[in-house]
Amino acid sequence: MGAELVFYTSNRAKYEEARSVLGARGFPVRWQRRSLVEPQASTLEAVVRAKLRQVAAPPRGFALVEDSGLFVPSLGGFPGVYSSYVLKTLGLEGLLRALRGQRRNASFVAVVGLAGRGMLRLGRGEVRGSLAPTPRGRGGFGFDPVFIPEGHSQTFAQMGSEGKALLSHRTRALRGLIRFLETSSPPPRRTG
Ligand code: ITT
Repeated sequence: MGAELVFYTSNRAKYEEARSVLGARGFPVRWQRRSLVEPQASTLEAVVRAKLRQVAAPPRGFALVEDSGLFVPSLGGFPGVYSSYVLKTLGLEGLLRALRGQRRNASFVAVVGLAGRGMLRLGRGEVRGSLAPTPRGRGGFGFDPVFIPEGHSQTFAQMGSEGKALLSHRTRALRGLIRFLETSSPPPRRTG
């Protein structure tokens, strides 16, 4: 079994996605429900580094944090790092209104950060797609009812958690870190 990971996030759906991807590769993930302070920053990486400074790694494992967002080129990359705020204030309807008459292509991006054993690693994942004119589907969270990944006709919310996990930005970011985790197995315990 791989190193223990503790995922600090307020978002249960993020945790569930991480648990299924990492668990399948032999890395158990524990959820620490926390709303970490997010600085005003222009990149997901800067937010992830700030989140990592607020958490503690388990003794022989790693702390895990993530920051993600929806980037819409025709809106100058908005809402991007402000995705969570935009969802709370404008909501899906507000975003769709802002998009009227604009090109509808968009990307989800996730940056995952791991810290522990004196090391820090970031992984980035992206999935390209487009935004549906109206919300569709009951699964997922956040922007899932309007995001249609490239090459598909259903939104993430219509695909179910397993379908989404095969394609998602979060899965891609986590996969980038699995190799690192596999090569940094825990040191043997000293006895006596
Ligand atoms: P943390 O506690 O981990 O910060 P959060 O939900 O506040 O959880 P973020 O600050 O990273 O997450 O904000 C990302 C927002 O982008 C999130 O609230 C969603 O609205 C949206 N988002 C990110 N990934 C998504 C996904 O896979 N599906 C739908 N919406 C997503």
